[in-house]
Amino acid sequence: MQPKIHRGQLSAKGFRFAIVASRWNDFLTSKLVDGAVDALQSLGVDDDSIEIFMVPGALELPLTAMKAAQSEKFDAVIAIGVVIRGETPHFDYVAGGAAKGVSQVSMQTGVPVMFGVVTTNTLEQAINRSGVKAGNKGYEAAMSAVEIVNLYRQMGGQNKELGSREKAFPHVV
Ligand code: INI
Repeated sequence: MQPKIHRGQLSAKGFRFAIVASRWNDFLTSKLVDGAVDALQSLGVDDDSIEIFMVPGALELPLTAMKAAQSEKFDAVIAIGVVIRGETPHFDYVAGGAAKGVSQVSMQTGVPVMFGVVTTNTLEQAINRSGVKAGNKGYEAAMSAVEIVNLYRQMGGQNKELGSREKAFPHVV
């Protein structure tokens, strides 16, 4: 038996993306945002198809992602932040709250929300995951967003949604 394998293509053309980014650790989150935009551009995203929403901290990511998802203007949302354990005794609340909240938004809205949040023990680890030695989590989250929106289009899961979206946003296909 040969199973049929579905996998999303890596083309951003025709899709719209919201990036929701935390200003906490801004010197790193700005690199993650750059990485996400770079990934989308390298995958052929159309002009004017990326909108960026800035929030104070990672705990504000879920509700802002929810509002972006509910706007029906975006095929995917990319949540970006940096939470460093060494800087806060609230690490578990902040990192856990952001992760759980973002995942709930996906499940409740049907719009994929990617978790581009760096969570580390040290500042050095965070720097390394923000475009230095260990990749750029914003770039990776955007690549995943593109793959998943293409997969969902193949699966037909977004067809009903897109029917209503097309009227208001004819550039969304
Ligand atoms: N927010 C972050 O994005 N990263 C952190 O490391 C962080 N720390 O260290 O506390 C952080 N806290 C702020 C939090 O996300 C909220 O913005 C704040 O609690 C207001 O709701």
